[in-house]
Amino acid sequence: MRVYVDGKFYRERDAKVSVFDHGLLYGDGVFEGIRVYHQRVFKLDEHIERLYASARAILLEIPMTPAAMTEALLETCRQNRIRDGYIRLVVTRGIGTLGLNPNRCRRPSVIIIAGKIQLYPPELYQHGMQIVTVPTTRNLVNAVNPAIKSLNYLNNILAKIEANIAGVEEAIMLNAEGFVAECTGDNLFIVKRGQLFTPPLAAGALYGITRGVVIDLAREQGIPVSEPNLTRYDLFNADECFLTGTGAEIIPVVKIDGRTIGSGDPGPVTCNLVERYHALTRVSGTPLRPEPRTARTT
Ligand code: PXG
Repeated sequence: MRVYVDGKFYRERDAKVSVFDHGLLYGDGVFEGIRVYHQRVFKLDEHIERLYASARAILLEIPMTPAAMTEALLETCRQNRIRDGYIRLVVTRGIGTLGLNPNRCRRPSVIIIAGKIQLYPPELYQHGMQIVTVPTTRNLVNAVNPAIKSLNYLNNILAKIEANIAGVEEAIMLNAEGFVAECTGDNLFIVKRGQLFTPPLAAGALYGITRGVVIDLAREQGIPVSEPNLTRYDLFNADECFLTGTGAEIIPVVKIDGRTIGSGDPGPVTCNLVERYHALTRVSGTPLRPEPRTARTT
């Protein structure tokens, strides 16, 4: 594997950051996780845009343009001959002193890793997963806003550990008010009477790219989608529930805190969205190499 670090490619074992990088010392930085399907990068512009939005929110000036970042990412995929894979894009505050002050960090570091994805076990896609709510609440929107995809993932990691202790793969995180925010690395949706509901960003959710795709796919079919505050009661009484994320794609949920959701099997709305999502990944995305131009009709 060849890893991009600040404009150069390194072998895996030579790809390193300084122990003085504030990304390591303080989790000061931002990142993205992006999928490649059939040699096309899925929703690349949306991921690049979110990366720069996260960086702006923490006053981190990424030392290259979005266009240059896009090209570096595509080149990393080409160097690694990626067909289907997962790209981790990381921008750290860079090398600084042992104090918190980011002003001492001269230049942010850009790291691009193109490799394989770790997926949930296939049985969970077929039969649905069980999840639980955990005691660790989601970060406050006015503390570290969960909309920022920062390198500071301890909030999520603590919730993940609590899910692991409970013997499940994902955790539902509530916000300090007790409303559902999201899971540790996935957004959450429920279906009730043919309508789709997902928590609003203000409840402490990440503006998930997959979440956005699912909302579009649903609306295209005339399924109403809204973003109200949701409680555990709403989840327990849903007809269907599923999670969305770049890694997970769309995964059905059939049990929450011991309560069976709907029929206890992945529901029809969920299965329909899964099918449409897969269809989209087969045809859309930014090609790793410019495609030969086709004749235009307009
Ligand atoms: N919520 C959170 C907190 C996330 O980190 C999502 C939702 C889904 O967003 P996208 O844009 O992917 O649809 C994420 C992103 C992992 C892992 O290893 C997962 C994410 C990021 C990094 C690592 O599980 N998910």
